[in-house]
Amino acid sequence: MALAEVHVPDIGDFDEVTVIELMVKVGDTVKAEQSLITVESDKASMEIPSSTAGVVKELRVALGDKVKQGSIVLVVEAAGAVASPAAAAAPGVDAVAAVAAPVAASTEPAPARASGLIEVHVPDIGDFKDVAVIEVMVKPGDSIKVEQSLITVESDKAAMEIPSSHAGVLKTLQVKVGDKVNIGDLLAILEGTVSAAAPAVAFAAAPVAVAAVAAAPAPAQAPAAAAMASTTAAVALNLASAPAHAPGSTTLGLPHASPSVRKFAREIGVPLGEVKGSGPKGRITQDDVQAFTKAVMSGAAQTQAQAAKAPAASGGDGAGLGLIPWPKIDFAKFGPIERKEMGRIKKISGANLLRNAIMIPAVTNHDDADITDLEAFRVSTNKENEKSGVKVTMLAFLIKACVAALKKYPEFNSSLDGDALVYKNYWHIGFAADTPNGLMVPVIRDCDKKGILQISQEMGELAKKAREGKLGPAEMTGATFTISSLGGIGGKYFTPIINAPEVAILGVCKSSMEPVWDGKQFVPRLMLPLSLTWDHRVIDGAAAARFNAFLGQILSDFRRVLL
Ligand code: CAO
Repeated sequence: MALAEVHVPDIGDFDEVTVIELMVKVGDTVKAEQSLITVESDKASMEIPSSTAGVVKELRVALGDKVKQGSIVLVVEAAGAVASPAAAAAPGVDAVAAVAAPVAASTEPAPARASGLIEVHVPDIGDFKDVAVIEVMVKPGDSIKVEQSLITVESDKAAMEIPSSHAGVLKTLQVKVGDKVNIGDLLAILEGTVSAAAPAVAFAAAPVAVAAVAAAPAPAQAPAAAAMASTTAAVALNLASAPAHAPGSTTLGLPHASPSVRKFAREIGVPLGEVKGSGPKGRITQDDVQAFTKAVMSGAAQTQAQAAKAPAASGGDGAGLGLIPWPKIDFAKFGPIERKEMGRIKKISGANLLRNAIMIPAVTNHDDADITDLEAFRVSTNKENEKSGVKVTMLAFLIKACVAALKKYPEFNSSLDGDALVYKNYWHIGFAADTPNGLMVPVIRDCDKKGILQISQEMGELAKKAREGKLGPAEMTGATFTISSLGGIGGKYFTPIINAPEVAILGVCKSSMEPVWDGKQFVPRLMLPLSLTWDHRVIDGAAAARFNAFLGQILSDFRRVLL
């Protein structure tokens, strides 16, 4: 079997294009017409398929390389003769055995009508048949310049813009997105001057040329050519002036991805514009599309369309849930109103709360804890530590008590991951903080390793930062359990919403003196109302009742924390 150099074929008018994707590696067996690399300019992105079957022995290009006609792409150990019958010598490629698709450029302008109307037709697009129009870039009435792109067409191997051959005013556009076009199809009618014809520019996304390294006498043959050339209408693609992609930019105004990735995304209904590219310069790869699909299927991510359908923090219409639309009322009919956009934090927390409220089968148990002695201890501790500047509130004791309960009932410190439970051997406790911008949940890490004073100090610092809007992401993530305390404000019980992916949350309200029966008489005790909301998929009612009871025992006699 002979070694064969695979060259970049005649690619028309463009000098150098950038290699943006390598689709094969050394050792791969490639089939004839299998795409080998993707090259890109600002006007076109195309995959260069192989003209021969064989095993890749050597890759001669790397990502980011600039290639042009005749550049060696790779060396294959050819499995046999090249398949396709169409043969044409490619200028500039090894004269002995090079092949490339011909590029039939034509300088003929489109036939003009007597009235001054000019027809623009689809040019010679080589072997492409029924190429889909994926974007229309102009509209009737637009003043069109010579070479201004009119539409974008795409096949599974190339995406390209088709520019106008003439200047003029667009009278009618004969195609729309989704149409399939072929060579010669009428694309647009302009009113303008025939003399404005563009210079002929040719474009060919031809398959790679193959030059037999072992001096094979037989002429190589061009495989099915993906050739594209200008036609009588001189519709052209100028690839020569292609600057490289700026990071995050798009190809042809489309997401930065190769045609095959775009096709793949389209086939499975992935909105490519929402996929984050991990490739060079933010290019979207097939892996990115698959990862995005997985994330959406698992519920970890949402497409914009899904988000728009879901009932948002306030204004969503509930259509995603099959609910009747949210009432739209003109409140001004009933009295004066003032409309204010919600702040960013409220919007974000609102959307999270809504998801958690809807998706978690949550149940709330209410209970009371006798904190008479603990409150006395807290007050005396604060007196002793007056000079330290650290004030201890009930919340610090609650955090410590919850850690003890979470250790005793580990499923409360877990998260659901599909059908599995992830038990966490760390105890980071979040606490809801009321801030001028909305609800925030700072997290105190490793509460099992910290004393009440340290927890109080950190809580004070984090609450201050939260109110000032200075919390960093690391200070708001990683909680295993959350406490929402309204004790400083008032109320009796409430039903807090679980902060997913946690599985439980403790709501605390204001303690008050209550008559408690001690078996012989009613005695005044300071009672703290507790509301534990738990995810019924993970926790049973009995476990929740035990958790609350245990918490109550600890709070009534804090020495139990040490046990
Ligand atoms: N019962 C009675 N009094 C209580 C109490 C309770 N359960 N908890 C706190 N207090 C008292 C404190 O001892 C303090 O009293 P003094 O001023 O006499 O010392 C006072 O109430 C104010 O406490 P605090 O609220 O400043 O401190 P905290 O540690 O209890 O709470 C923080 C800190 C950041 C959690 C709180 O300021 C806050 O933002 N709470 C609101 C949380 C919230 O919005 N939850 C709802 C979420 S769902 O929308």
